[in-house]
Amino acid sequence: MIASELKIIDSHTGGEPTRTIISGGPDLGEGDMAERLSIFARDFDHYRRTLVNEPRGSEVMVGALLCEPVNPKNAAGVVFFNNVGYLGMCGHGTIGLAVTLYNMGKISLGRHTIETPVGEVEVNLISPNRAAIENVPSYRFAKDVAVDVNGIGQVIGDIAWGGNWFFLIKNHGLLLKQDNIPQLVDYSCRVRDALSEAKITGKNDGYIDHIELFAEPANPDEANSQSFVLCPGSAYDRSPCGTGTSAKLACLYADGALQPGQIWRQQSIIGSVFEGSISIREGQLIPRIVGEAFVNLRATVVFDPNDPYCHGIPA
Ligand code: PYC
Repeated sequence: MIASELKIIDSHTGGEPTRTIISGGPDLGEGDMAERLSIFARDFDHYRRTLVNEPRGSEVMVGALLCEPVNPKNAAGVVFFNNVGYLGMCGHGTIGLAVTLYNMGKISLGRHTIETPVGEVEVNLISPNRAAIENVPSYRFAKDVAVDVNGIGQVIGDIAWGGNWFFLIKNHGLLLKQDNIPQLVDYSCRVRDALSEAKITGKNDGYIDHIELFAEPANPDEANSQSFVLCPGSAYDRSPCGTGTSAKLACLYADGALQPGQIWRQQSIIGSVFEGSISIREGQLIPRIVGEAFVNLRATVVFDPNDPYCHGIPA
């Protein structure tokens, strides 16, 4: 049971929602965010289901538990989750969190550090609705990996880390258009299943739970590239995906197609755009992702003891 009153603020970043628990969340102790994620998943998973699963949430909702940071010099800590589990890092969610913290009066415009389960992330709140994140170090792990996919045949892609593991595919033969989303979801789910069956992983057996498809943008004045991103489960990212854009920047750099400081505009399947660039620090590639977010709901969660689904429908 969830005893205390749970308060949330919703935002969206380029169309992709983030539901931040601002008070009444579980007490996860004082360890770092990776330890708190483990405790959350082990002992308090019902909070995740309550907040993001239907009927209160939906498969597209990403949850963010706002935590006290370990290091008091940092603005906040956060653990991200969705309808099927937990995320190491979430780019759109961090931009949404920064805008939410500003909306709450907790941070001012300017630079802040947020602790995540996969490391510290810098956020520069440029205006009340626009933020740049400097993500965790990102890299391409493997190029041109072939996998045999049920019902499709051989698919070739790159494996890259951008705070989550991604399989990035250029030659898929599909139209990246909104009315083609069911086909894009089906294709991407098949690829993810095939990678898992073939035991193709990221570094240290990292499970590849995000699939990214790329195409030329409809309007080259708006973006360098368009993408479709399958998130864990079968939801697709309405935003261009911050960690996915980071993985893409790492692959472009590895191919010699992007130089430090050069702007790369990545467009989502619904048309929203993130502006990406990279810097190289101490031999590591640090992606910078700029996007817009807006707060669109403040609420208190209600638990009716007669409601059989007050803690969510199990996904
Ligand atoms: O923006 O990094 C991201 C993200 C991951 C899953 C959904 N959005």
